[in-house]
Amino acid sequence: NITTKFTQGLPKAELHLHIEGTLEPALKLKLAQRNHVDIGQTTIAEVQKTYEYHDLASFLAVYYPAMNVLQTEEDFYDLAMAYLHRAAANNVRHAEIFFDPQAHTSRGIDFATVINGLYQATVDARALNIDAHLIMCFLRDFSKESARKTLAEALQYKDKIIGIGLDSDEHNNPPLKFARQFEDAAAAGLHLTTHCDIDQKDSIEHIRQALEIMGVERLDHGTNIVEDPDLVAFAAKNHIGLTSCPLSNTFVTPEMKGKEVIELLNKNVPVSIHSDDPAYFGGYISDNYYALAQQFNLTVEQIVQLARNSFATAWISPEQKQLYF
Ligand code: ES4
Ligand code: ZN
Repeated sequence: NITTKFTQGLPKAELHLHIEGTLEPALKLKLAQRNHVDIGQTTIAEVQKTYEYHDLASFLAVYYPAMNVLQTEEDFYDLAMAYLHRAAANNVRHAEIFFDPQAHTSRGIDFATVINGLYQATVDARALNIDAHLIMCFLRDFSKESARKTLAEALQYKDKIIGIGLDSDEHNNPPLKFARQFEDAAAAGLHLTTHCDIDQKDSIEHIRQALEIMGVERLDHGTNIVEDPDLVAFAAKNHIGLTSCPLSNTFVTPEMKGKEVIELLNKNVPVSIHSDDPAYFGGYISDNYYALAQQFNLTVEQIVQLARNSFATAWISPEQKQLYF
């Protein structure tokens, strides 16, 4: 039988983690007090009670306003270091961490404040035995013009970013909306991924655009791909990583998409397990492995394969991958 000790001890790469989604109630309160931001609550328990939602819209309505407590470079550093300590306790050896600059620049925080604070934490993560990197996501419900400006700023910090992605509300915001930014980012040497959230109105069309037109290397979530055998074959052949987040899924649909994960394993698509917004969805990466393993009776071999896939689809050199296998 699978134990929490096993899922915790297993070496893992975290590839789908929004740093803003690691804001625990205690840290939110601490930063609110430090920056004199009125969040409407004065105890951790009161903040905890506001972490309640039943679908994506109600989640995002808690998630974005919470970011007001993040004001200074030190705040972003503290947020990321708190996550990295949790990651180390989960035996995460390699982390590619999403951040949403537009969620901060749109409320008057400089891009530099965000990236410098987060980047310093990735440097200090080496002391925790974690190889940490940053993936900049565009908010897909913001305009193309806003994405263009954001990419132009990001390219001034190109060495501090490993790749780009897309997140936030996917409804009527297809990957192709950002085709130009993805092309420019790739030309600058950045890696590409995009969210293709579960059970969207145009899931298959969005996955097709991302894979066949934009050349993304991974899909975040993306498990609806099982509906299209040709796309599944494409993903297997081209080693497209799918980053599934079981606990997060249960907030948007009734289940964890475990059947889809097993099918993808069986079809040699390198699917792996991650934590999305762990402060909001009830668990860090090992909890996600454990919950899925329990609910779907995964074998030890399947769990090890999921962890191997996380390193296999990480944006690291073949030489560095040798260290993990
Ligand atoms: C997100 Cl669960 C979810 N969906 C879309 N965008 C996001 N950003 C952070 N978490
Ligand atoms: Zn996500």
